[in-house]
Amino acid sequence: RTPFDWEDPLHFDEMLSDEERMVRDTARAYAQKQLAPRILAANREGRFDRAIMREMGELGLLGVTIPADFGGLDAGHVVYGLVAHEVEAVDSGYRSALSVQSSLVMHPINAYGTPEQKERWLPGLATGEMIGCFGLTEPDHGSDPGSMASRAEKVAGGYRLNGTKTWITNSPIADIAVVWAKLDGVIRGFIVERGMEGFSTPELHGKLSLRASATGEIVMDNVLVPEENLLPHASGLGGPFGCLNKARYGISWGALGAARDCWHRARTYVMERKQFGRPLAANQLVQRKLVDMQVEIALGLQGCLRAGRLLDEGTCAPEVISLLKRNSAGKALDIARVARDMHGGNGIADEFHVMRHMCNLEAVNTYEGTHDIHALILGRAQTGIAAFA
Ligand code: TGC
Ligand code: FAD
Repeated sequence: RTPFDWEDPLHFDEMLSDEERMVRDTARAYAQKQLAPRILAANREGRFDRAIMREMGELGLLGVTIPADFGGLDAGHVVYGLVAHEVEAVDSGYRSALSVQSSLVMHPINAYGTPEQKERWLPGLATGEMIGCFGLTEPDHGSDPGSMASRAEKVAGGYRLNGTKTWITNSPIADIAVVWAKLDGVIRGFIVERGMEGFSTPELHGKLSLRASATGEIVMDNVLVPEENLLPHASGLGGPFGCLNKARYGISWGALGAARDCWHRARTYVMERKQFGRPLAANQLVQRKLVDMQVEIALGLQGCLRAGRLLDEGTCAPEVISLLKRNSAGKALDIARVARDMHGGNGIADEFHVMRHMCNLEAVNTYEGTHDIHALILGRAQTGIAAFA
């Protein structure tokens, strides 16, 4: 009889290359040894420590898919996914910071920027000395960014930007913002720099989710952006969506990292906790909950791995990413809620971590396209009928 590995039932580990395993192990060691001990205080105090970006940068965890010429790791999409998975096993907020920097700031500069823009910004973003943010969502336009109100107007030497973006990860601490605005009715991307007159990033307070991540607005009041800060190779919604494809893919892996932590914590808890004279784990109901977690995580990771390979081959349709982002975020949220329940009263205490994951995953299920928006994207692909409006 072939032995069964309850932690890795489908031998996922064997499907990775040596390089993939090596970077995964580096990310796991960093996350568990250096991020995990800090998360309780960061979450309680609602703060993001900027030093974390430098630490990730030193290990090569930022810009995993960016060419080495610009400071990236030049590795594949599976490596990027594994890094997101390990970081989010500690906290979704830390993975958010990494996703935004890698997929939403470095990727558009690399994919849509000039050689000068790449030289100027990518190396600093790769080391984490520089932090970026991505402004697409507006107060009145979230799921429907195509209706955005932000405007760019051509002026001598550049563009004048007006508008407000909200719910922007990293904006309060960002040195640059990749901002999307309409120029003559067409969506274009601009790199707006801290210090430009009329540019401000007020922090949003009172979050009950992703408390260890900095979130804010981007306010642009007649900001003059020079010609050389326009991303020349992006035009239309395909520009920001090209970035979202990368970030949503990373979230698919990341959310399952948070789910894995909830599953393992719930298993340890029910093995140790006794009620009615025996471990909670001895009850059929409890075992079923653990098994549901195991099944969803094992199957979900196979999907993420397949998507990573397809992305590396250049044959991954955006709908595949919608399928996985929706599945991983939704299932991870379900798992976190059940894990919280399995911890009884202790489950609401932050020292047990599962409720923090649960609260974080509420936002993960909403940002980068809500659970229902991804259903509509997939429904459109299946029926040919767009049900958005
Ligand atoms: P639609 O007609 O579908 O498309 C317009 C144009 O865009 C192209 N396109 C894509 N291109 C590449 N990748 C994709 N995934 C694409 N999806 C669409 C499409 O081909 C078309 O191009 P063209 O040349 O024909 O014009 O546009 P729509 O307005 O009908 O879209 C509707 C919908 C719902 C699909 C879309 O608006 C959507 O996905 N909404 C969700 C918004 C969203 O995800 N926002 C995320 C903000 S960033 C964020 O949350 C960061 S959190 C980060 C963190 O902290 O981790
Ligand atoms: P809405 O679009 O108002 O949706 C509200 C509800 O209505 C949802 O349940 C949605 O599914 C549903 N709904 C909407 N339209 C339809 C429809 N046609 N049919 C059926 N149901 C519908 N954005 C950025 O640009 N950059 C960032 O860095 C960023 N970071 C974020 C960080 C956090 C912590 C959060 C919470 C959000 C962040 N966002 C960011 C914004 C995020 O992408 C949006 O919140 C998300 O796209 C949803 O938009 P909305 O909040 O306006 O909700």
